[in-house]
Amino acid sequence: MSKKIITPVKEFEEFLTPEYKELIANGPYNRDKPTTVDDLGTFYEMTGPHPHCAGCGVSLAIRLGLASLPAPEDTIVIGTPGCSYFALTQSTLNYSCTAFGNQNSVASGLKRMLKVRHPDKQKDVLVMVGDGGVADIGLDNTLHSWFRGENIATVMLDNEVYGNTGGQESGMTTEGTVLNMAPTGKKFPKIPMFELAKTSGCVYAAKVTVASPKKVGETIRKAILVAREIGPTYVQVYGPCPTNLKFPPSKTIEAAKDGEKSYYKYEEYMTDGAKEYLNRSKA
Ligand SMILES: Cc1ncc(C[n+]2csc(CCOP(=O)(O)OP(=O)(O)O)c2C)c(N)n1
Ligand SMILES: [Mg+2]
Repeated sequence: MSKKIITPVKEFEEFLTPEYKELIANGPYNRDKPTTVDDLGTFYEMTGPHPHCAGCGVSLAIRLGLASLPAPEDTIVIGTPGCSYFALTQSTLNYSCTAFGNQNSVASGLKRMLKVRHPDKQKDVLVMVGDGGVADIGLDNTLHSWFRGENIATVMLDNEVYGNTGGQESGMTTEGTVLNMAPTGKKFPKIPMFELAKTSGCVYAAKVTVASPKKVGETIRKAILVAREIGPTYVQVYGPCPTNLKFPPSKTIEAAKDGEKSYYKYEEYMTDGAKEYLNRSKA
């Protein structure tokens, strides 16, 4: 996509919002080099008012991810209902929301269509959805897209709860956690999605938390690059939810750090093919 596509004709200019003008003048598209998390704050990766609760870990994970795309102008983000939807509809990117859980099927079809429609251009398809979307309702769609070896990157925004619908447990909630709608505590451990990714065909997988912002950016970027040619990829980002996990909004990074020190340790997996591809693209 060139900047020309989003630049309106002169007659239209007076009707544009300041955010849209800013996007054309200073957005992440077609820069000399792609933005990274170091560039956060120099452009709007989301427009309009902040749509999330104070201290939202998912919101931070999305901002870090959107700032790290190798080619934002040629990326389509696929989402599904959940808290992430509110930010992604306000993002300065191509975004489409699927029916709940269908994201990896829609992304598979879209990627295949883009390969046919643009054989000479790399078009990245990035799935960005909540833990309930990946590990519960979309689990079969997600795993099958991995078994089939689709060239898509999947990012789970893991806040360990159904945040958007008031606090039901998800498969990614930790065992014993009490939530608004799990008053006696969750009865089974977190689903091992990272391990499932490795055994189900992902050629790159990483587990990170928002307490390590650069790692979030780097792993999402690698996942998108590797998905272009080698196969499906997966990044699981822990962004704790103060509203439902009931800690003060100012403690989100602390909560993520606690996770990083215990059950949410940084992990990265890649096949030889993925490693070789990343080395090649670096060169
Ligand atoms: C088919 C279907 N079932 C249920 C819902 C209701 N629903 C919307 S979002 C959501 C939970 C989302 O949880 P998660 O994926 O963890 O995202 P979060 O809101 O925590 O970011 C549910 C159950 C729906 N929209 N569609
Ligand atoms: Mg969730």
